[in-house]
Amino acid sequence: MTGTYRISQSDIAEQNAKALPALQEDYDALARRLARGGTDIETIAKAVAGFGVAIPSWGVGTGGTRFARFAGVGEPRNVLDKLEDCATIQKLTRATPTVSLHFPWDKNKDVRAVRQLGDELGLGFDAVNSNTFQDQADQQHSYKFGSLSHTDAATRAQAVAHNIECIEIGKVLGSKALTVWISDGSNFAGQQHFARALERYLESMRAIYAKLPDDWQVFIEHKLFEPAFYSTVIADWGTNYWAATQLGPKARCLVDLGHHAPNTNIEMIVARLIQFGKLGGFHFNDSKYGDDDLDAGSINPFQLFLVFNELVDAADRKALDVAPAYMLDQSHNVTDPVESLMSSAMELQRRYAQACLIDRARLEQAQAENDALMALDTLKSAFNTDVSPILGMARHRTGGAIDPLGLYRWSGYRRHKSNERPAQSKQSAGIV
Ligand code: RM4
Ligand code: MN
Ligand code: MN
Repeated sequence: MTGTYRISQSDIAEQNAKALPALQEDYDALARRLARGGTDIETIAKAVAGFGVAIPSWGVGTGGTRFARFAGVGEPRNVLDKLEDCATIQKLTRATPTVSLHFPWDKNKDVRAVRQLGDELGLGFDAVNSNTFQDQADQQHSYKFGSLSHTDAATRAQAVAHNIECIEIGKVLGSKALTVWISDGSNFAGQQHFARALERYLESMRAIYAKLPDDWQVFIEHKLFEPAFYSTVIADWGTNYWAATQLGPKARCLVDLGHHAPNTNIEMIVARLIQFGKLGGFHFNDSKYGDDDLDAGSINPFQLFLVFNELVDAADRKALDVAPAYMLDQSHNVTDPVESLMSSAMELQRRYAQACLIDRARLEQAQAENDALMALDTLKSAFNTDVSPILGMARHRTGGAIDPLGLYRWSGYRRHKSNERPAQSKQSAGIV
């Protein structure tokens, strides 16, 4: 059972009515400004309205660090509560039409009921995620020393079976992809034979790949460190690309922005994967030091804009055979996760809208003439354009809130949920 409190469409309409006159004025002014450069604001507004990013089910719970988790109030208790929070995010932002479930965390006796609640709330199901990075209570073999690449065949088989089970659940949900991130790796030099570990991984992945329905994809997620600190089996995009290529056309690479060393040129990795036809999707978040899982664009919004620049450029050149899957992947200790997820979804829309504003002819000319300064200026002038009125208008037109954060706080949603969802005395360490 989920709770009863819902933010209503009439709440949204009532609050929007107050904000609309100022928004209209700003929108019209921006429309005139963009028209001077030959850009039709309506095209951008339509593109923004069509933008969607999946919410990870685990993201609506309060996250933690390796040291502690400080539980929030009114936290979701199960997958149904999580869907309810995801629906609230979608209702206000209209930017998050799908949810990405994670198993076994989101296990429910009745998968059909989960799907049904999604339908009722107007939510679709994006990629399903497997979890072989921690042991479950009823599990026979431990993942302490790895899962899909484990030295022990029975442990590998167990991890393969879990991934196949995720596909089965995903079929009921209407998902079309499986995301696989493994924590396999080593902490000591010499602990693991690099080549053999990767071979074992590939063999396990082949068994999973064989069970993918025809219209499914599998996304492989690389990560350079953590929880293993000396080496990880799928450490970087090179290894990821190799594995995806070995597996076949349904396998693609997933780029989690936090899974690279600081200062890595992530936008170029994106460009390369597009060029090689292997970009599967994203886990959006931001970081300063590692896999910090901070809100998208909260540390380096320019990098996020540059990633979208590559995506828009590729779409313009028709270089994307399949639209990449967008997902948020962030975990919080200090904010209300619903607020953080809303602001991250809007941050993605913002950088996407700005990437649509880039004067591509001017950029191309600057590149042809080796005019570095003009090339950067072309990007910067799009990046420096405040597209807020476009985002607000796109939301208003699709039934969302002009000011999602303001409306969320005004509604007292969290207070209502804290009454409906009795506190869980879970003060565990870690992200879950
Ligand atoms: C990992 C990775 C995965 C996510 C887990 C919880 O670092 O980003 O995508 O499922 O964290
Ligand atoms: Mn991730
Ligand atoms: Mn991560």
